[in-house]
Amino acid sequence: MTDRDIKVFDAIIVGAGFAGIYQLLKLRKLGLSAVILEKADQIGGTWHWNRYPGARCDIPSLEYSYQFDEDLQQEWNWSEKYSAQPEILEYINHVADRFELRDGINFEEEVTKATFNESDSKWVIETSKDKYETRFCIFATGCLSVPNKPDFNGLDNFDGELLQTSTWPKEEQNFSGKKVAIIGTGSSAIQSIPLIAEQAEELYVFQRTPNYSIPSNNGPMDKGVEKEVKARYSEFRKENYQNGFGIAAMSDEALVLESDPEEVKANFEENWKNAGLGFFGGYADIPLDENANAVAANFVRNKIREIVKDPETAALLTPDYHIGGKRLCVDSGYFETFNRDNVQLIDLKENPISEITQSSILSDKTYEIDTLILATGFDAMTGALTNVDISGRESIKLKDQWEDGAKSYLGLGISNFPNLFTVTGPGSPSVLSNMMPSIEQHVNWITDCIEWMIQNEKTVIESSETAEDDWMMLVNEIADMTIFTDTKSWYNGSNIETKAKAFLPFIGVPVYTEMLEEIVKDDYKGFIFDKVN
Ligand code: N01
Repeated sequence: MTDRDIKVFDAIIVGAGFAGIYQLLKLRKLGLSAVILEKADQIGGTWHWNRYPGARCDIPSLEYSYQFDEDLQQEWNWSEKYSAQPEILEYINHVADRFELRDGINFEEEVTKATFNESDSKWVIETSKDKYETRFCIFATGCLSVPNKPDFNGLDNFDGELLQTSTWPKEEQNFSGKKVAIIGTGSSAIQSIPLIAEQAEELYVFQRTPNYSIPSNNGPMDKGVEKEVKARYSEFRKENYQNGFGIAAMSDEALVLESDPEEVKANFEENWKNAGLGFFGGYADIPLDENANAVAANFVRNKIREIVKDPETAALLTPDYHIGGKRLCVDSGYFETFNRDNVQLIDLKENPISEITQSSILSDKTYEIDTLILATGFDAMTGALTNVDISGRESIKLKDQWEDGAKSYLGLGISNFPNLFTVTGPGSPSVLSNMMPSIEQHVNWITDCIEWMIQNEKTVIESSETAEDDWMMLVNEIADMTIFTDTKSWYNGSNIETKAKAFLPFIGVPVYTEMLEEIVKDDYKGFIFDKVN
C-alpha cells in the first residue's frame, strides 16, 4: 500500500456499538469527517456478539436506551421490561437507519495497530484491510468485548461442537438430544442455562464460584409504567443518574443496620419480586459494612436453599463472599433449573478440570459430551485496548504503559496518548453504572472537548501523568471504602491470571459527574494542550 492509498478522516471511531454509533452522529453534527471501523459484519457491539439463548439486558429497557433524541425515546416501544438481545439489536439498527449512520461504518475491519506520529500529531490506524490517518482517535470498544478463553488442558482436541457465549453463532442452535457442558456460572451462563436445560438431554454445569442472582421477574412492558415514564422522560433520566449507580432502582437512602430488621426483610422480599439488579438498592451500607452486607447476603442464600431441592446442590450454589463483590446477576429461573433431572452441577473447586478430550471433560469423573459451551467471561475494561498495538509519544506502547495496571484520567484520556479518547474507559463509572447514559455522557464530553479545541485553536490534548496518577488513586481510595475489593472479580482483573490486579471502575455516578463538569469549567484541568517536548 502506498501513502496515496491512506484514507484520511478528522476522526476515527473504533467499534459500532451503542458508543460508536452515537459518537459518529455527534461528530457529523460538528461537521467533522469521521468513520467507524468495526470488526464484525454488522453493528451492535456486545449485542451483536452475545446472542446466546436468554441474552437480555439486566437494566430495564426504559432506562437502557438512548436519551439524546426526544422523538426517538417517545416513539420507540419496548415489548418487555428487560429486552432480549434480538430486540436490542433491532433498536440499535433502527437508530443507525433513523440517523442515516450506516454509510459511515466500515465493517469487517479490525483495528490492529494505531501509531501516533509526533511530527504531524496525527494517528495512523491500520486495520485488517486498510490504512487510515486521523487527528482524533476514539476507542468505543466497550468494557466487556474481548472473550476470555481459558487454556484448558486438551481443549484443542475437543471434536464436538465448541461454543462461547461471547461469540455465539448467528444460526440457531438446537441442543435437543445432546449432552451439553457449560463452563462458568457468571451472568451469561446464568441467563442461558435455563433455556439450554429445556432442550438438552443432559446439561452439565461446571462451576468454579457460585454467584448471587436475583430473579428478573421479567414480563411484557407495563403500559402504565411506560406512559408515566414517557410523560416525564428527561426528568426520569436525570433523577436516575443522580443515584450512585445511575439506575432508578438503586437510590440508597436508608441503612440496614439502622432499620427495623423486619422492615428490611420485607423490603428485600419486595425487591426480590421487583427490583432485579436493584435488589439492595434501598440501603447504602450494604457495600460498606460487613454486617449490613451479611443481612442481604443471607437473605439471598436462604432463597437459594428454599428454591433448590437437593441440599448438596443448594450448598454448592450458595456463595460465601460479600454480595455485590462480583457483579450481581439477574435471571429467569436459574436456581429452579437445578431441580431438573437432566441438570447436574459439578464443583470445580473440589474437582478441577484435568483434561478435555475429543469427546469428554475429565473432572471428578469423565463426562461424555456432544457440545461444550464456554461462558468464561472477558478480559474486561482493558482487553479491547491492550489487544490493539497502540503506540503513543516516543513510541511508548499502551500495553507496556499499563503492564502494572491500567491508568487513565477520568476513563477518557491516557497520558502519552494524545488525541486518543476512550468511551467508558477504566477509571470511569462504566460497568458500575447504567452503561447507556454513561456512554452518552462520555460521547458528549469528547465531542464538546473537540469542539472547544477547534474553537480555541488547540491541536493536541492529553492527560498529564500527575492528573492520571491522582485520579487512579481516587478510584482506588473510593473502592477501598467498600468491602468489595477482596472478592475475585473482573472488576479488579482477578479473573485473568496474567492481568495486573486493580479495581478499575469509579464508584459513584453523581460524584463523577460533578468532577467531570468541574474539570471542564476549569479549562480542562489535568489535561495538557499542545504539549512541547
Ligand atoms: O462472565 P463472568 P459473564 N475455569 O466473568 C468462570 C455482563 N453481562 O460473561 O467466578 C473454570 O461473570 C468464572 O468463574 P470464577 C455483566 O456485567 C451482562 O458471565 O472466576 N471456570 C465465572 O463463573 C457480567 O458480569 C449481561 O471462579 C472459569 C464465569 O466463568 C459480565 O458481562 C449478561 C474459568 C465467567 O463469568 C460478564 O459476565 C451477560 C476457568 N479457567 C453478561 N475462567 C446482561 O444481563 C472463568 N471461569 C446485560
